[in-house]
Amino acid sequence: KSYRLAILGATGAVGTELLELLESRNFPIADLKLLASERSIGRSLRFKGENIPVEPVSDRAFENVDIVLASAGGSTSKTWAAVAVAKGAVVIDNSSAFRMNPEVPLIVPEVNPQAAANHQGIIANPNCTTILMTVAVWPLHKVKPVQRIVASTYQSASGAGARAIAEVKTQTSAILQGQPPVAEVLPYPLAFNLFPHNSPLNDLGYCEEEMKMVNETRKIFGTQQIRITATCIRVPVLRAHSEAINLEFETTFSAEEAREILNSSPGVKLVEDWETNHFPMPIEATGRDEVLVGRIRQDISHSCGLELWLCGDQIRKGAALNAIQIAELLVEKNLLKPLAISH
Ligand code: A2P
Ligand code: 11C
Repeated sequence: KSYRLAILGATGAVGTELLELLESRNFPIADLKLLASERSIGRSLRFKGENIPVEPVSDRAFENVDIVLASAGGSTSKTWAAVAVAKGAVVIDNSSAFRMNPEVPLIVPEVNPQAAANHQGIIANPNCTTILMTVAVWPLHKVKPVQRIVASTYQSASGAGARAIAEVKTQTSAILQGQPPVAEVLPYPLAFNLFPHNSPLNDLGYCEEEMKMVNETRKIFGTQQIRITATCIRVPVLRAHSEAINLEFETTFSAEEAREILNSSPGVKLVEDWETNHFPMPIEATGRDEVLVGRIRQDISHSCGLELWLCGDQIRKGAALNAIQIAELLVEKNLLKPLAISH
């Protein structure tokens, strides 16, 4: 059996990765539509050796589609998701538009695949920093519930899209040639710099990205009890986010036990060579499916605390791969819409 897919936002950083992953994972595709804005009219993208034209998104584009992988920003998803669902598709949405909607499952397949069973047409793909953190923390949380998480992130340009990646490269060469860096996509020059995440701030001084880590993690873990705080920083890395995670448990969790658990956890790869000081790095996480975890150590400031460091490809596991894993889950569990399955 094969399925009719549409990628909304096919020309973007995540859209391009979706195409590559659909090909390399050999997802069973009967038909593939590439959708973007009017700006992309005339463009085509390569898939399995063929050039597929990019179409501007429209009502008609969602006819005869089983699965929509949407990655074109929140407002585009808000406009088109309901249209696609009304036409019989299931939408796997990468934006933040529906994540906290109680009727929309928010899924990391390694953590809460069971939530997919209750979908009503839309499934949300979590925020990238949240996905990476949950993949690493869930296996520990299952053994001993986490009481509190303190996360500090080091987020790459890729999280702000393809144009931000290009901007950092241009800024870097400008600076190397003695020219001033120009910031148009990101609010400040990122090359040779860093700044707190540029999402809107709330009254408590937290930005949206930080609150996503708090609220989405609780929804994915299925508990409001975990106390979570985060500081999110954009760094001049092109791709792959890094996170320093401090975990607090009710009783001691030895680093050795945590290491053993993470060594056999799905989606995790331990990278720890204490002799050579070799731990996860964004350049080594780039292009990989797993979240790299290392530097697991007991927190010297808290008898029940654990420290770990992780890096994960923001575009892959943080976005495109997680979305495709959700699509694979829908196929495996027969959770596509009956209308679509009967064709
Ligand atoms: P386009 O290339 O036509 O602008 P990124 O996250 O890398 O910035 O990519 C965003 C993706 O979302 C692109 O594919 C972009 O298409 C698409 N997109 C942005 N705005 C819209 C819109 N209003 N309608 C459809 N697609 C959109
Ligand atoms: C970033 N994580 O790195 C953000 C981008 O909620 O999906 C993705 C925002 C989101 O800037």
